[in-house]
Amino acid sequence: MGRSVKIEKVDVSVTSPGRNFVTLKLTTSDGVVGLGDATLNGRELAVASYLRDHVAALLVSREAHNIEDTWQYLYRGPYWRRGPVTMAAISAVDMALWDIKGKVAGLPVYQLLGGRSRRGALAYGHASGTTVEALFTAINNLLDDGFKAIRIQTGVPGLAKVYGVGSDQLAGQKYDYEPSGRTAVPIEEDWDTAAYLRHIPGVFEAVRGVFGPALPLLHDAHHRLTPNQGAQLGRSLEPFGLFWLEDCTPSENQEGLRRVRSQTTTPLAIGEVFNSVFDYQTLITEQLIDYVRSSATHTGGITGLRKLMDFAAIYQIKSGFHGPTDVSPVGMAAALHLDVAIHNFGIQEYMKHNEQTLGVFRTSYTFVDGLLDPGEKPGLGVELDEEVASALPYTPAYLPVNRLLDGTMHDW
Ligand code: CS2
Ligand code: MG
Repeated sequence: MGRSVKIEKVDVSVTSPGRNFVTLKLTTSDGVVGLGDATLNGRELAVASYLRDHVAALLVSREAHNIEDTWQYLYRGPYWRRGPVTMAAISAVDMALWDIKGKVAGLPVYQLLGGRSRRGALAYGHASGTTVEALFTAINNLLDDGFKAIRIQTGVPGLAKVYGVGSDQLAGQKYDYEPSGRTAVPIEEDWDTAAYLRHIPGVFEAVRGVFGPALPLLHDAHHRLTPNQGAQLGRSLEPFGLFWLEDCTPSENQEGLRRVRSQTTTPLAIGEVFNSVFDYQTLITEQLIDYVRSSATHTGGITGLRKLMDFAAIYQIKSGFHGPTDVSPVGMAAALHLDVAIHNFGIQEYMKHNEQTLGVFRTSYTFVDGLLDPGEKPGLGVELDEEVASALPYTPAYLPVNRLLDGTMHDW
């Protein structure tokens, strides 16, 4: 059975280098450390408590090598299944166990997942502007930074704040958008779907006019449209050949995508708020999407995400893993090991973490010539500086909420 490796110690770190992160640290009887990302934006303490108060005691003296059994134990054992908090907790344990297995084996995790299927993972970066001119500057900054694919978000005339739009950049500057406000309660933003639907096609026309037909362009409608409005937008963007249109409609109602799919050929990406394969069942079996947007942090770790991608592969659906700054560098590393190993890879989101965050999490993944790579270090390849982390305690912060102009609560 190979040498036994027991989990001896369980620690949960909550730190806030510019934004809050929850990290699980498992230490084995041989002193091998495994890290897992358990960050659930705006509800971080709920997962930290779930791990500290309900999971930690269940892990001590368990066999660290039995990843699948531990996954099933934490999924079926509590009786109450799924949900963002439970699945973020399971995800963190799973990532930490793969980290340990890689370190014990002396191999980077992607080697345990079957080795390389590609030289590196094509990444997309975030460009935004309150105006089209400001957007052009942001796109040029990303191209200069080596990105080969770009997500476009812009201001909408008449709306003060719109999802994904950071400060307008000068040449050489970086995208600084951080949606979570360090406020005691969420900030409220206004939304006007009609104004948005009128404005967006013109933005893509302008961008294609300047940057040409070949540059892969992505856009995130961030769950704000009805299925028919999603169809409208998808169709109006067809002339501009998008890489994908993301979260065009809230997809708890998976069948709503039948309406969108029947009306447009614009590729569709969905799933960053999902936390299990069951959330995708209709979307995948009816080929209503082209890209799976889940992250390892929210969908059951490397074990859960790999199974989801094996299911998606049957339907020629590819990965487009969620990689915003609220997925920690540990969660990003886990995604990258899958990105280079799985066959049905599509693209990887890469919203770069700030220097303060990278002062807490020492990473070994690289970004060269538009491609991300997990690196060759055994395990996941990320270390947590606990001293620096403990000096930056949790700070209350919430994602904004959205209201229509008449005050109706809407999807942010
Ligand atoms: C977004 C996220 O990156 C994306 O595609 O949808 O930034 C999302 O808003 C955040 O992860 C929410 O925490
Ligand atoms: Mg998104």
